[in-house]
Amino acid sequence: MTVHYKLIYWNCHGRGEITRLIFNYAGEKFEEHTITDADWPGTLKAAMPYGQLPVLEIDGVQLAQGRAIERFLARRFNLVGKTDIEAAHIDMIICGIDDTRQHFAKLFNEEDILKSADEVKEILDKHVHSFLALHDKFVAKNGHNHFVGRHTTLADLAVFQILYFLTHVDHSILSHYPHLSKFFHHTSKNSRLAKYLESRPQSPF
Ligand SMILES: N[C@@H](CCC(=O)N[C@@H](CS)C(=O)NCC(=O)O)C(=O)O
Repeated sequence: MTVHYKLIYWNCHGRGEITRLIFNYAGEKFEEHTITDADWPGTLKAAMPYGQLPVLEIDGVQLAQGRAIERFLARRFNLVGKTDIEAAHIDMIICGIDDTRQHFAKLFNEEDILKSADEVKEILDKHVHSFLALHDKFVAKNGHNHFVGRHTTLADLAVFQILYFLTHVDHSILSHYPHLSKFFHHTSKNSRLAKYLESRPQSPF
């Protein structure tokens, strides 16, 4: 029987985009319930498990917390590696991303506009380049244009999305990271993703 998936989120990448990447990569249909500022908070916030989004409904059952949604779908669509060790390495990569992601809000001012070039450079130098250098080594060591194993996993989709965000902050940010740069271009041309990537809103948010 077909499962009905409904993703409730704003019309932006944010914490919902990796879920969209998973659905597109897996070739699974899902409904998008796109929220506008007029809808929120309204009665919707109180109806969500944590009063926040994203929320995924699976045949009407609500699941909140972006990372929990991603892991649930990755398990369901076989994007969690082939062994428990691979699954643990995927979790490790996601935890590392979250350590870096917590600094991203600092890149923008209150109107969601990038801070001055000098301020952005300072934040990138302090919090992001070490992450990129490390992941350049990780993907080089794996040797297959993937972070874990020989197939696309949740780790690849999550790293891809953070790199996408960072290339919107600084177009040349990957120029010193040849393996990461290769991974980024390879993933963006993936036959299961390319069409969606071309059609989605080109925005860092
Ligand atoms: N830990 C949650 C955080 C969710 C979160 O912060 N959602 C924000 C949007 S990205 C939200 O719903 N903001 C509106 C609100 O809190 O009223 C997750 O990762 O899903």
